[in-house]
Amino acid sequence: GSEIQEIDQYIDNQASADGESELAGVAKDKNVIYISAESLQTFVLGKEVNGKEITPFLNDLMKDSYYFENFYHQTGQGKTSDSEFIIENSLYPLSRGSVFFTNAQNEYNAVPEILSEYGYTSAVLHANNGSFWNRNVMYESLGYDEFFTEDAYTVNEENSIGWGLDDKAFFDQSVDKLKQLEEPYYAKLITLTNHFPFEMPEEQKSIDELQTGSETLNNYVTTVRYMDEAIQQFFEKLKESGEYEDSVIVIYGDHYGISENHDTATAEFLGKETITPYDHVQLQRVPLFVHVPGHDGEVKSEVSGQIDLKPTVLSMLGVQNNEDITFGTDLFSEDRKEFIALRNGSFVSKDHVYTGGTCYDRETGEVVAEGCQPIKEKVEQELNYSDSIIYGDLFRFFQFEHEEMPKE
Ligand code: GP9
Ligand code: MN
Repeated sequence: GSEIQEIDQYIDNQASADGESELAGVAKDKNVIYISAESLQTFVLGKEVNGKEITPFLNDLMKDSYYFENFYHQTGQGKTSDSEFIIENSLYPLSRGSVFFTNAQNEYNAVPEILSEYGYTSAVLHANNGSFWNRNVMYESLGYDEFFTEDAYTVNEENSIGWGLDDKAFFDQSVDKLKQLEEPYYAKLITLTNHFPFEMPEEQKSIDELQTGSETLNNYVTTVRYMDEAIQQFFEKLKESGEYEDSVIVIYGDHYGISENHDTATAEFLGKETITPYDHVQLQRVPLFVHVPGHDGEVKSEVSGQIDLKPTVLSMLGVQNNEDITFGTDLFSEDRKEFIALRNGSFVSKDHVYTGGTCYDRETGEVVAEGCQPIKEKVEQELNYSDSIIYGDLFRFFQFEHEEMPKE
């Protein structure tokens, strides 16, 4: 148990958001509705195809939410499952494989488990096979109460696209399931239509495909647009059902959808000559929206990542995590950690982007001689610590503690 003490010490020495959060407790006893937006990358937001916005709804939602424009996914080979692992635990995923498969029986201190002590019901809604990514096993370890798989949905030829139930039907059928959950609830809805190879039937396309050299990128904008419309319909349904006013809605992109194999086409779309390694890191940005009823919109520019979501959500719900081990920090705190590490060891800090052994100025993308080394060491340290926790199942030896925030 001494290694876990060392890691705890390391975490305690990092910036911590001890009650300094701008939004601490604002969502006390409210529902949390997460939307995991499949393969959604930031670079398509605010963009148009032949005069039509790709994401009209999400573009509007920025005016009405906290929108994080420099938010990064931190996933590895476990893709969607890695993003889930990160947001529930504020640990890093593994450098190879999916922790959902390799370490599903570990001891964790995940958000659903913590919230069950505060009277929350937790659920995942995802219209795919329950054993995909070993979810049915892992969700038990994370403390989820309910898992609505494809078996809980009406799926037929008319309402299927690509991988299965289309997002519009999925959200439509999900509202009733949410309504049946005992409040307050913590629910995560995982979309599916915007998944490679981004298939969209001609008659359901609301915008033209792109005309680049990549079929994948060309189709991507049409499925992104479809997901945008599906999310819009979901918001409308939530308003009708009354869930909207009682819920914080958090939308995040799970991981990239367009790989570096499509760099030439991506460069063309973005009006750039080439995609440099610096650009490649910047393309790992995925949108994050935090919608709090009654709060005005605000664009947040700080460097942030999926690892920050657990501490952020817990803080908004008024849960004070006195003894926990999280590698992220509250997004609404002044006192934040200085970098976001990607799983491959690349990182982004306020001033720099580091990747493939080269240090770049974050603003200009120019190569700089120094500045990255001190953070590079911390990133390596942290990724190693997180790996040790997972491979050694070290949370077995740690005493977690949390209490409700005292009322002022
Ligand atoms: C499958 C869905 C997609 O259930 O989450 O998985 P991905 O391939 O994106 O990891
Ligand atoms: Mn995914």
